[in-house]
Amino acid sequence: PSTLFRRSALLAGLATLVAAGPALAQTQITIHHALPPNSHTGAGPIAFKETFERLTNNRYRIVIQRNDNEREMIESVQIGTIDCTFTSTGPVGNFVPEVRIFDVPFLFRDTAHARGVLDSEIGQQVLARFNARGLHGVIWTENGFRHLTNSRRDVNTPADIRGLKVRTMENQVHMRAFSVLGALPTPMAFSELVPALQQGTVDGQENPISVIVANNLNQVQRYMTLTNHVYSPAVMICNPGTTQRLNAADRAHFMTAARAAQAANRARVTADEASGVEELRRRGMTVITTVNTAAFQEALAPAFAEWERTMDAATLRRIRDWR
Ligand code: EAX
Repeated sequence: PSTLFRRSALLAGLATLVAAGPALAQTQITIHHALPPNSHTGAGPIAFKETFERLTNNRYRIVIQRNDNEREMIESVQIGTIDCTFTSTGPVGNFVPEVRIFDVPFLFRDTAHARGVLDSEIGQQVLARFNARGLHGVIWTENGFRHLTNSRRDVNTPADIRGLKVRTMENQVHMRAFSVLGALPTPMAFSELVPALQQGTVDGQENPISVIVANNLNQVQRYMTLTNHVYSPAVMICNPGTTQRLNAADRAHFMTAARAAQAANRARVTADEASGVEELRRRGMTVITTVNTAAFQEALAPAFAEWERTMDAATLRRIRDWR
């Protein structure tokens, strides 16, 4: 009987082990991002999760959560309370100053130019700077080209921006651009934007079509102008420990998953931009699509002169000349 007892105890023990096995062996990786899951920023983490869990036979479990305060997410990654974030570069320059070069207005001609530069050695060199700040810059994703909306008037020329209270991201470069245009830039986290627009603390804001559509900003903004004033990159940032802990094979899977995230994010931005203007008009916005870009660039001349001095002018030139 004692043998029988031991054997059944052993079997019970084994059964428990088998049941608990996969859970015990799973390592959890937490990823935070802003905006609803069904958006271009949600698309990246979802593709990352699907790819990485599949390639590692579910030895990892990716947990995705939302936080509309991007600065807070980056701080959490730095401290290590979360593993990774997909964030716009809005607040990133406050952590990694070299990133600000990509936040310069009218730097990129179009999406292909922006994606090409970010995927090239120029983009890689900037990702490499994250390490010195206790962060791992994994891969560039995107938000898209930003456009101005407001609740007061049609904006046709730079002069129409004068006196508008415009919410900007917590980004020095963007704030400088809007003050040079004569607006009153008010930096705040995305989480504060809708209440600020509702209460009239600010008249306007600027974001890519994808963000405006995903967050129904048409409910609080009537006028939109396709200013295309700046390309808004995004980036997957992780705690350095998260990737250092992976063995070489899993690290390769991690990068494959990051590339899948990039592809899913960019495809969604492309789709949103193709359908967005029509959708926003349908929702009642007035959208001005013909813009004298040269006039806006000219109005920003004093700011461009400053950035030539304060940023890496040679890299700015390389980016502009990139073909
Ligand atoms: O990352 O803060 C912003 O305006 C960002 O574009 C938005 O949160 C998406």
